[in-house]
Amino acid sequence: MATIWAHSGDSHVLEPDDLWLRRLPGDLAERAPRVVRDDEREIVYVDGTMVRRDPIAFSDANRPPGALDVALRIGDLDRQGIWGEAVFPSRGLWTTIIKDPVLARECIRAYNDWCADTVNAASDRLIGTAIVSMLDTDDAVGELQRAAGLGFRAVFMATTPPEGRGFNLELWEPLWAAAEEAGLPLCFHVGTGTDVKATRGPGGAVINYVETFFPGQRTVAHLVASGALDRHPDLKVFIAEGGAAWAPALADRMDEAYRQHGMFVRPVLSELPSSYIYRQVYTSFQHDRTAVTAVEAMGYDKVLWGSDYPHVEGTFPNTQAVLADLFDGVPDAVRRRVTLETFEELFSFPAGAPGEG
Ligand code: MZD
Ligand code: MN
Repeated sequence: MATIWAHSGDSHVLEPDDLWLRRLPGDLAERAPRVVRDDEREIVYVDGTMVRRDPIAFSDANRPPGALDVALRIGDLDRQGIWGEAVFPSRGLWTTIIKDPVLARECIRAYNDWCADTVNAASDRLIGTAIVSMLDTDDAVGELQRAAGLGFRAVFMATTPPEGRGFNLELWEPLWAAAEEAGLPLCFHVGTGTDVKATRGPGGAVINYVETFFPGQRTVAHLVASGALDRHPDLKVFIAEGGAAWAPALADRMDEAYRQHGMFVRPVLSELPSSYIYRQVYTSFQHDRTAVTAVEAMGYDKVLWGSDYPHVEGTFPNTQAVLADLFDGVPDAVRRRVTLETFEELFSFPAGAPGEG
């Protein structure tokens, strides 16, 4: 069976245990995100607080050799039929819950330097996403501009912002302007900025998994309704790993609010909310049949597929089987849009992949 080549809009690199230990001064290094493993569990500490505890079996299932070693990663990509890849942090995601702006800034800077040297430098197929501060807009703008100077082609942000920093607020305006100016898409990865294990007991695993896809939608509602995307028409926003079929439904809901509650609407937008979602909001999925249907049935085409390598929520090592099933009976034009063209549009990535002309 011919390889279905695809770019992946969502994957993760696993940082070395000593990334911050080697790059930060002692007092900050010991407060940086840190992982402790014993026979049974892997525990994550951030600024001295335990923030996550997993069975070793779960942590190890998310750690094929290519997660840590970029050369092995490229081999995994080739065997899976993946050409271009957007690469999110793993432990770096924990910087989004740091409460001290200085610690956050220094951990973020160290991660971005490491990612530039290790991921971006390894291959132009790999698009590392630069982290920016969620706590301080000036720090975020400064780091975005520094990352652009280092050659980053994407920025990562959490889907849940810190208390008092809702994405509809004016305080974020300089970052929206800087991202638009630099031509860097803002990539909000689900499950970040908040406790993702809020529900325990019956149904907990599934409930928590479902809960992580709402903040991505909330992020889009805040950015569109506040006029951020109206004021910055060239700004691209990407909600990674949250599925895609919700985007047209959210567009309908926002249009209905905008029309039926018009007397309360502010700011007034240049167009209906749905226009900004269909034009500037990108989404990714791994297995969802509804994602492809959203493109075909609704004409919402800002949909890109993602492997979520190396996470168990992703498609490794069965990517080709997943892609064959997803696109069975789907027109070539839709398949190419979802597997290749949307990624190339979002990240300004050279068109095509081996054998795709
Ligand atoms: C980035 C978030 C995604 C999720 C959360 C999990 C592990 C469990 O009642 P009980 O005692 O049985 O407990 C129920 C419980 C859910 C606590 C238990 O089943 O610990 N499950 C899976 O953490 N589920 C929802 S899913 O948050 C979006 C998807 C899975 C990977 C995920 C956890 C990743 C993400 C994202 O922030 C992270 C990170 C570095 O990689 C993984 C882990 C960590 C968090
Ligand atoms: Mn992911």
